[in-house]
Amino acid sequence: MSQPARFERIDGVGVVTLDNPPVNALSLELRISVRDAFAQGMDDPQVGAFVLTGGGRMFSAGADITEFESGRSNESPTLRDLIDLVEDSPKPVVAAMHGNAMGGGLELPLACHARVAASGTRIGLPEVNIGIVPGAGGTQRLPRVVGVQAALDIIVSGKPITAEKALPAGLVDEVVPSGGDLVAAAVALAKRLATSATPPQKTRDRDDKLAEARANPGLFDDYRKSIARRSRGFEAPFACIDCVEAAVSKPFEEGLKFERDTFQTLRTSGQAKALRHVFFAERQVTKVRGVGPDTKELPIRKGVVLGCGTMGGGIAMCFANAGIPVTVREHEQAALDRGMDVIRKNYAATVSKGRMSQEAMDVCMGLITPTLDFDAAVTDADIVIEAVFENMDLKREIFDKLDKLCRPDAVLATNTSSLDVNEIAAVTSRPQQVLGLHFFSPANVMKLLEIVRGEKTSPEVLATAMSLSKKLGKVGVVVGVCDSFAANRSLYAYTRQAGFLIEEGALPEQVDRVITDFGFPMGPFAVGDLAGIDVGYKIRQHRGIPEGRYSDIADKLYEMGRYGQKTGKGWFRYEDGRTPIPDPEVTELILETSKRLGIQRREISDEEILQRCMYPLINEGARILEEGIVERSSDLDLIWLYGYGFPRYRGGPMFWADQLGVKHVLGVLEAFHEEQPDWLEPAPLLEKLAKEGGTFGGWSAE
Ligand code: T1G
Repeated sequence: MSQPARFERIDGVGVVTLDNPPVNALSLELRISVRDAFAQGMDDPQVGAFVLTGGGRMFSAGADITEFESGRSNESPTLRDLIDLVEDSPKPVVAAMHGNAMGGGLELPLACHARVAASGTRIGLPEVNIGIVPGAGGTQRLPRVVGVQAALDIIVSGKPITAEKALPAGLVDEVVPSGGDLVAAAVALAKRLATSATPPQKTRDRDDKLAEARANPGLFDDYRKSIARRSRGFEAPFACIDCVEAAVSKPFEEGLKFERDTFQTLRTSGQAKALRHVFFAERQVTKVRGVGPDTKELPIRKGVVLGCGTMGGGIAMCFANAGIPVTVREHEQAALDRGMDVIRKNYAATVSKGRMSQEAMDVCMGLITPTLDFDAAVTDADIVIEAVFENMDLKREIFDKLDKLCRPDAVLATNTSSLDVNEIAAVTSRPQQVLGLHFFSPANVMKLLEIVRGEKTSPEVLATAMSLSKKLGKVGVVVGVCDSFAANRSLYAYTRQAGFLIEEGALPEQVDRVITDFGFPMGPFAVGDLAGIDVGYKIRQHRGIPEGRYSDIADKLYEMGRYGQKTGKGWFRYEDGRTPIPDPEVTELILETSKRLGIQRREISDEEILQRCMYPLINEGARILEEGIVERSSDLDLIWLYGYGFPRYRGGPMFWADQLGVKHVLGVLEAFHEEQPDWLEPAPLLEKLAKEGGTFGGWSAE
């Protein structure tokens, strides 16, 4: 059986190569093999130095995350043992990195006596993204190599830097241009170190780069303040700052212990479990029934978007941002001019915030071609995305025309957020080419893309849509056809109850406070004002709402001309355009509504508000899962994280339900159902899992 680490001698240097595909995760087997490889070289008199490199497409993605639950990450030799072995090696060790060097896959090189990287290598400590701190010395050694400020930026953001940036930062000693021989460059450097008069300094002994921070201890509190808003609710980013502060304020060994204790505490925390779940969910979502790595994809070199309204314009920007030429078509000049103007203003706003250069904006605008000419636009398109008004007859008429005009291999997509994709596909002679691509508003910002698989959509078209989703920087989740698909359908279960809660005794500001305290960026009523009370009203008027009663207070707001942020008044009043202020006029309307409905208002606890908002969406999620609308519960979790801002550190509604205990969720829903016999009937799957002690995460249709 081949060893997960190879040893060979090259020119008097022992080259140890990590060989644990696909990402050289530092599993127990690999750690044992690396230890043995170094032992082989230590005893070999013809070996004067070492090079540590990675086989395959990268150096290493770090510790094996799958070992965290089992605790195998603590079995000897641990990563820390390997780090001590390398740092204390009497023979210099040079790390040769390519592709990715992440987490433990950087902590090991940080203990080496020098580092060489191939051009373009991504180097970082992303542990914060999975709810932990670097646990093998990264928070103690990185500040000693790149300085405290740079170390904080790398560790707290979890974002990698490139080799080209790492060189001036002092993180790597040499960058090998692409096409160059990385290992040869590392062997040459190792030989120079081995023959140098002065032995290389151990990273742990370097102190010079800490001096600046020692002179400015306030730096850490300033840093905590600077991340307070974007890291609201997360534990790990602040723990990372504490560890780097310990590197400055404590001797190395004490700092290392502080980091270790912090790591161990976080490793088993609820947030770390949730964020690990999200890590694997983001990998699982790309695995779709009937679509394999060898499923042929259709080329998407140019696209067409029909409709240049809020959605159409945003979708066109997605294509341009991805460098794909796109034609956007409107039915009249005024609408086209208006739409193009919104696109231009969106880009200009990004440029004015310094998040995009004027040149980049010009390139994107150059990739967007406005037109009124339907036929010319679609005839040679690789993909057409229809983003017109949410009306079935209009969409069927358009797809009938597309069927006659488009190339046989063109992908025909509808951006409907709720209508029956099979019914739309049925008007064409090529339903296998048709699917739904449901973008979320604003389409150029929201990362979620619901890829709606019609009953006849071909695997090739699905594979094409999934890879396009990646190119557009989206998280594509494949869902089946049902009313409002998976996203809006589960959303309605939540927003409907929010409406009932304010009829029964709560107020919008109370509901929104509970939901934002739970971790959402906004509550349902502030979201209503952002999306537009008028938009919600028109959708309800046009397509009706799923069966059953809903609170009609929003309709009253519409009739009062309170459309939300755009009119400065909606559920709330807005003086600065964005900050919701409770409005007595709305409170009065709500009290009147309760009276009109004969509801005796009552005190409603924050706990009940949270349960009444979240448990119904979990329940609807269970129905969506058992109907096979999504392939796995973690897909629904991603829909809520990327579509509606469900707090990432809770893992998503279905994962959260598993943490709460399915039995508990069922019990609460049954109690609510008694109060509301029309609503909240527990889903059969929820009852089944509660009875069998199962979890959503462990359930699958197969
Ligand atoms: N452990 C286990 N499996 C991993 C893994 C890891 N660290 N990284 C990736 N995989 C699996 C992944 O699930 C997928 O599996 C396959 O490899 C390909 O991954 C002490 C404790 C490196 C940028 O957080 O960010 O070190 O789906 O599709 O797009 O301080 O993987 O095929 O079955 O993502 O080319 C810190 C995590 C660990 C980096 C490559 N490291 N990985 O992206 O491939 S904690 C990380 C990534 C740590 C120490 C601590 C990315 C990548 P499957 P992929 P990719």
